[in-house]
Amino acid sequence: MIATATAKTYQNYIGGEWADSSSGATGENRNPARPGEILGHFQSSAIADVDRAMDAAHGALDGWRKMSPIARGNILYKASQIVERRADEIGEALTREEGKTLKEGKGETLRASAILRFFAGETAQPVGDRLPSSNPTTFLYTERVPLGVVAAITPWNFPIAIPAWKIAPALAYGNTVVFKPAELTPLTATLLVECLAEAGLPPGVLNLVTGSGRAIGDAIVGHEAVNAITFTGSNEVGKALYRRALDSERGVKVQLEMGGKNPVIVLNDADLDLALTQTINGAMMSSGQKCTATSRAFVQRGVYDEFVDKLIARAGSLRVGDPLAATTDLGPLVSAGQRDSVMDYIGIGRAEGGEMVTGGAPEELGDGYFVKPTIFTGIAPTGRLAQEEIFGPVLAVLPIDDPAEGLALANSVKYGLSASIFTRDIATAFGFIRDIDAGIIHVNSETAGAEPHAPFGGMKASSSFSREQGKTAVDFFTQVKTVYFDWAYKAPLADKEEGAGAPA
Ligand code: UN1
Repeated sequence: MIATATAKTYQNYIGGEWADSSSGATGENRNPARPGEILGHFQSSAIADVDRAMDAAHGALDGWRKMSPIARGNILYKASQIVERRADEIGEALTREEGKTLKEGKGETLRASAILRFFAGETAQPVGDRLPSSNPTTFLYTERVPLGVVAAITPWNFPIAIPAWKIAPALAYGNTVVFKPAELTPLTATLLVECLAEAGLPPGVLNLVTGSGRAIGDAIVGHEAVNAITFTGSNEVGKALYRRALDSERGVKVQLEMGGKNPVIVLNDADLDLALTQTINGAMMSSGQKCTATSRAFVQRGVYDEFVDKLIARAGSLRVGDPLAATTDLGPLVSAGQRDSVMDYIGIGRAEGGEMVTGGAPEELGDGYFVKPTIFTGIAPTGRLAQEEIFGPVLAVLPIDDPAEGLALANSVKYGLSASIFTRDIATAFGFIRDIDAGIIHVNSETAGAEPHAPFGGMKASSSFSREQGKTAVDFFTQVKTVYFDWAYKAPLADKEEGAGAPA
């Protein structure tokens, strides 16, 4: 147990050294289940620290990009083993800092280890293509080369998995990184960096600057050393960041993973118990603080009443409380601000004529930022509760006549991250896969969750078109060089026309 009296001061990691920020100021990191408990003091970095981190990343780039990919992979593999070895400790720190349950905290830590392992393996995979050339003595091929310095700006809701799935591919493909974790979760970020440093990353290859986005976000995004930015967070911040990167006119590559308003469709022929469990899990685990969380359930009228009754009973049976306790299903929201924002949405749902059939603020759970699993019926599909991302344990349930209506309503939001359908009808399931606007589609499983080796990302306002994780990560974290290598030292054929496939 980390006692308040002994709360440690943590440092930035720049150029291979742990260091105080130039501001000399630190911020407290508190446990959202027990806000009196301080988990540590973290550097409130200033622009000078960003400059130092960028210089370090820039300085380390040449050595790192020229290293054998296999050697880079060996370091990532070692880091994956260190994360795995420390999974109990890191998982508990994550739970104290973010509020998800111990099971989820440890599970996420092991996920980060799996991601590091996957990208370690990717360094031994073929990259680039060999192409035929119209000149028979030209060896024509493509190479994948790093982008340069990558800024990884990460959210608090997956404080180790998301940093891992940005940092691991960035490093695997030869980039160096400046890592700015969410202000609310610097502890887990620091532990991840410790593991990577211990694994043997050369100084400057990975740099950590903690602090607030307000103080250093613009300095990171606008920094002249930055070649690419990978961001997961809110739509507002993501859009602003994108605009700023475009304005820089330096060809900064940007990857954005943002909100979701993910639907499930439950049809009359569904396995109702399965649909119930998966809908509850998707909506309520991690207190709904996932961009992949289920926030709208469209239920066909034949099973609507039964499904709503069962949802209410199941939601009411979830135990809300200290996420360190093994019996707890739902911990607190991450902060007072997040709790207030979710409670505001509950107010909006009521004001818009919805009925809160279960949930709301708990009566007696001390001063932690808890919200009970909350379910609304009677919400208009066009209302704010059915359109906006809430990021809390709040689910709106709406009746539908048939699959076509469910599909149309499911698509009637600006987001398109994940979506799921519960049915036993194969044609309906494949029709849904074809027509739903979502980057991640589930048939008979919950909207949240992501396997470490599978592409991850959304459509419409949810993402900036690229995909994270898996084999697709290389597309963002590298650029292509096309090489025409004439091994016969021959002059070009006189009659060769531009673009024509001239014979030898
Ligand atoms: C998951 O559903 O397990 O920020 C992963 C998020 C997503 C990750 C979700 N980028 O919630």
